[in-house]
Amino acid sequence: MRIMVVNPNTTAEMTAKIELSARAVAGPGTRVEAVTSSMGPASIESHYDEALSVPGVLAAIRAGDADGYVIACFGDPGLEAAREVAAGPVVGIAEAAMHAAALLGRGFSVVTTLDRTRGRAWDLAARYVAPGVCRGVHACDIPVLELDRDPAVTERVVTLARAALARDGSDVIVLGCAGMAGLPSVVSERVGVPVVDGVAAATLLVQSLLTLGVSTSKHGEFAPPPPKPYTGALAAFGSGG
Ligand code: 2AL
Repeated sequence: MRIMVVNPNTTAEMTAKIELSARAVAGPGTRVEAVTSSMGPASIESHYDEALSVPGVLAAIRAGDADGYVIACFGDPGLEAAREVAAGPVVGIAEAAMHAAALLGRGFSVVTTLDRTRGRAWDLAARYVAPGVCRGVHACDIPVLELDRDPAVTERVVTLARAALARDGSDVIVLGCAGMAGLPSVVSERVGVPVVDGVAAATLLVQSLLTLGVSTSKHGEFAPPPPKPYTGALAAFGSGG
C-alpha cells in the first residue's frame, strides 16, 4: 500500500524529518511518500497560517494517487475537506496522537510549540477525546522552524513534559508539532511515560484502516463536494459548474 504524508507547511527540511518518522514505523508492505505543500506559509503557528495552508494541503491530496493520506501538522488543517476529496482514508496527526494517547492512560498532556497555538490544541482535544482526557496543553515557546536548529529543544521538552505530568496528573505526553517527530523515544526514556508522536501514530492508523479494507464513508457529509466554479487565485480548485 502507498501512504502519502502531506506536510502542510512549505519547508522541505521539515518534510524530510516527517518522512523519516513515518517510514520508521510503516510496515514492510507500505510505501511512504512525504510531500511538501506547494503553496502557503513556511510554518504554521497562527490561525491565519493554518487557514492559508489548507489550499496547499487540498492541492497535494487532489493530485495524489496514494491509497491513504496523513495531514502532518498538529492543527489538522483541512482534514474534513480532505476527506471529501481523497479517494482513501485521511488522518490528521493531532487526531491520531490524541486517540492513541487516550488508549494509553487516564489522561494526557500536550507539549507544543508557541503559546498562541494552545487554543487550537484545546479545540481539537474537545473534538477528539472525552472531557477530562486532555488535562493540559503546554508551550515550550520554540517556533516550529527553530525546533531543528535549537540544541536546547530536547531539554526544554523533557522539562516541560515532567512539569506537565505533575501539574496535570496525566499519564501520557502528546507531542504537539510535526517538527517534534524525532523526539518520542528520548523524551519517553527521560520522563518515564509513553510519548506519542502524531506523525507515526497517523501513519500507522492509515495503514490499519487500509489493512481493514475501509475508507471514509462517502454516504453523506464526506461525499465529494458539489461541483461549481471557483474564481481568482482559487480557480483551479473549482470543477464543472
Ligand atoms: C505545527 C506543525 O505541526 N507544523 C507546523 O508548521 N506547525 N504545529 C504547531 N503546534 O506549531
